[in-house]
Amino acid sequence: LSLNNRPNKKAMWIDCGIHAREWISPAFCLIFVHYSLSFYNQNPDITQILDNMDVYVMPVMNPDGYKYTWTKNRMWRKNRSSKKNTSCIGVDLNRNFDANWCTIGASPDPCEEIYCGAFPESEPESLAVANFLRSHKDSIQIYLSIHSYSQMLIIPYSCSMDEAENHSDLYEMVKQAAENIRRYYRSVYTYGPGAKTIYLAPGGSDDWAYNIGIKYSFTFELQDRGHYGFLLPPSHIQGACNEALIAVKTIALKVIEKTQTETGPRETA
Ligand code: 0X9
Ligand code: ZN
Repeated sequence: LSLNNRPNKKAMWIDCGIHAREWISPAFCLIFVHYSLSFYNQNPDITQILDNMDVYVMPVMNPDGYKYTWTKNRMWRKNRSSKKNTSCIGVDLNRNFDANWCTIGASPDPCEEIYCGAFPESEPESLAVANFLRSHKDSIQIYLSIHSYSQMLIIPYSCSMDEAENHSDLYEMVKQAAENIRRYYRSVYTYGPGAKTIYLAPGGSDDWAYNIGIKYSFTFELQDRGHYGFLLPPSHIQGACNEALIAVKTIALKVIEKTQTETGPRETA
């Protein structure tokens, strides 16, 4: 999404569908694109965001796994890659990035749901995304990965108990986003560093993106809190995505305010 051609324009990346069974996630990416194109120049928040940054949207990072959940096994998580010496299929793409790769919270066993792969970026899906982010890291300010479920807004780190260097900025952003969701939709989202909020989980895309310099890096876990889990019914799609949308807006506007209005006038002077 690139709605003007300002010089030195920054960008946000959003990926959906890393995990095959988390169907609300690809739905969010599509709704986000539709909302952006429908409400640019109508809604002031999305207008300000798209005036100040491009958005790269990857609607399904794990297309083989996603297809498999539609045709064979609704609860499949990993990709569908096969490997010599084992009949087990698939790598957890969110354990395949080079951030404390395959330490506690991931598994070297190809038969496990959290298999980390043979080496970091061994999978075409994670390699392609890592290559794209590496080559655009100077313009991409925000990395956002959409998952489900459990209603959480997660900041680095998940791959260790360390605190991110700009922890207080990140924490303030997810706190505000959760407050806005609560105020507008009465839904409760918890928030904080992954390792302390959910569990230690190394090799994730968010920590890796953070470590290459994309300092506003987030993973969202959308609805619900466990009632339907991954099987969120169609009637809940719009509501779940509206909650995520308000969180995206809160964070993007805050990043623009912090980085672009502060430095913008000086850069052009
Ligand atoms: O475990 C995961 O990959 C994510 N939770 S999920 O239930 N959707 O599988 C959480 C990812 C948090 N970030 C990292 N672990 N880096
Ligand atoms: Zn997930």
